[in-house]
Amino acid sequence: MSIPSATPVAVVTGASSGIGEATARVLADQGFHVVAAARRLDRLETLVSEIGGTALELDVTDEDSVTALAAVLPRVDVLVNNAGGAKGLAPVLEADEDDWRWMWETNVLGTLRVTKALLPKLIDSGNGLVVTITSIAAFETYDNGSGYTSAKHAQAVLHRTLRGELLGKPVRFTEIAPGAVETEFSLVRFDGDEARAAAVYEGITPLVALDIAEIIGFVASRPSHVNLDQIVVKPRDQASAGRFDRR
Ligand code: 8X3
Repeated sequence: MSIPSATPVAVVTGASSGIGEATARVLADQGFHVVAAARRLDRLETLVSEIGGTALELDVTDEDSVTALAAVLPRVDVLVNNAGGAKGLAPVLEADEDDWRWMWETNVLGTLRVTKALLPKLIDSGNGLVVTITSIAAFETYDNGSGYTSAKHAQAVLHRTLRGELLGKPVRFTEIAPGAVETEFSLVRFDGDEARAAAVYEGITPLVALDIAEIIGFVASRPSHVNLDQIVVKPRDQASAGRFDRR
């Protein structure tokens, strides 16, 4: 594995599927050397065999794994904090602590760990960009969703705080908050229950991963003085987390 130091490097977490995979493809097309990072190395290897770049096994919940990632990167120009997800839908009174722990570990502490580890290199690049994929769940709450909405709110607050703390440094911060995007998201949330996952997108035209990836490509190709702070993106058929026009 060799990561060039003369080409801009984009690190994408959760790159083995969905928004992460599509983003890796778009950024590779734009000329970045993409470091595709995730737990499922076999999928990443297939991806980089198609788009170039480097596949790296990464578990954002594991400090050593994140340290090892940072150690092999000669430079970092773009970081896309995409790893995360939801587990379950349960009222607060029936909250499953293990589900909560998983959601907070991946979405919140995962974003914290990776961002902390890579920020020095992003700043050294002279024009760094951190894109964090939050969710409309970072802006809204909904019944039975508190484990996820609280984690997404916290992840977003972490990201938005960095925008101020790093003011004056050559690094930009963009939060992208998607609504319904048809990926493995609901399959993971419902523990592999395909019928339940499919029902989330039934009767609507949901966003697809490429819709979000193209926005990230747009963000990454703006001139260095332009910081797109927050982008909320939903399907036309969705007005809020729980409000859809289903046909
Ligand atoms: C996914 C959007 O509405 O399921 O992040 O919370 S929602």
